[in-house]
Amino acid sequence: MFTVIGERINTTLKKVKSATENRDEAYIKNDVITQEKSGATYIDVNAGARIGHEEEDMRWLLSVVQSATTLPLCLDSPDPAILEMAYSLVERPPMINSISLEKDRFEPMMQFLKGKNCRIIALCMDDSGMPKSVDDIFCRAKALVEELEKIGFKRNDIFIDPLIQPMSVDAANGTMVFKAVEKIMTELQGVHTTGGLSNISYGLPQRKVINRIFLAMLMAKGFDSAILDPLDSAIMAVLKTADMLQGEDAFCMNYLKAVRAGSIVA
Ligand code: THG
Repeated sequence: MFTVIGERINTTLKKVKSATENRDEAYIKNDVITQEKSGATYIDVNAGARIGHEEEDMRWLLSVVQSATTLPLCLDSPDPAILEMAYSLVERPPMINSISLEKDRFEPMMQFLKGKNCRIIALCMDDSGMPKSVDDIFCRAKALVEELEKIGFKRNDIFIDPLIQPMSVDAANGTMVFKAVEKIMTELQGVHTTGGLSNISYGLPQRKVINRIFLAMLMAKGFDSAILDPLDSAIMAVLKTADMLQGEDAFCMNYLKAVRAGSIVA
C-alpha cells in the first residue's frame, strides 16, 4: 500500500498562510476534507512560514485539522521543540517529519522519540549538508535506521527521505535518487521511502509533468510513499496506475474502480 502524505496544509502556500493569519477555520477544514476525499492517508501540517508564530500557528492548525478529519497527521517542522509540542496535541499516532543526522536535531529528537507511539520520517541529511552521491544517501539511511531500531522503532514505522534535489541544479540528481531508493529498499528491507516530489522540478517549466513521471520512475525502484498534492488528479492517476502495473493491485480492482469513478482518463 502506497502512503500518500497530503502536503497542502503548509503556511508556505499563500492561501494557507492568510487563512492561518486570519484564523479562517472553514478554509482549512475544507482543504483537509478535500485532501482526504482525494486519497490522502496522512495530512502533513507545516506552520513554519510565519516567522515567530510557528508554535501558536501549529497549535491552531492542529486543532482545526483534527476537527475536520480522523486521518493521522504528519507533523512537519525542523524544530524538535515544535514537534514535541505538536505530538502532545494529536489524537492518534502521527508521523513525525522529521529527524536527520544533524547534531542539533538528532540528539533532541532521539531523546524525545524514545518510547513514543509514532512513525518517523528520517532525512538523509547530516552536518555536511545535502547528500552528494548514492553512497551518501545510503550510508545516512543505514545509520538512521540502526539508531531508530536501537530505541525500539520497527522498520515499518521508518520512512527514509533520500532528499530529492532539483534537476535544474544537477542532471545527476534524478538517477542518484533512483539508485539510492533501490538500494535502500533491497538492503534495508522493511523500511519505507518517501519525499517531497516537487523538489525535482524546481526551476523548470511544466513542473507537474516532471513530478508525475518522476513518481512513476521512483515507484519502479520501490518508492512507496510521497509528500504530494492529492488534489492533483493526474498525479493520483499515475500513482494508481503504477501500483496496478507493479502487480500490487489484485485483479486490477483499484484501477478499475478509479476508472469507473472517472478519476483515470486518457
Ligand atoms: N521532505 C519532507 N518534508 C517536506 C518536504 C520534503 N515538507 C515540506 C515540503 N518538502 C513538501 N511540501 C510541499 C508543500 C507545498 C508545495 C511543495 C511542497 C507547493 N509548492 C508550490 C511550488 O513549489 O510551486 C507553490 C508554493 C506557493 O503557492 O507559494 O505547493 O521534501 N520530509
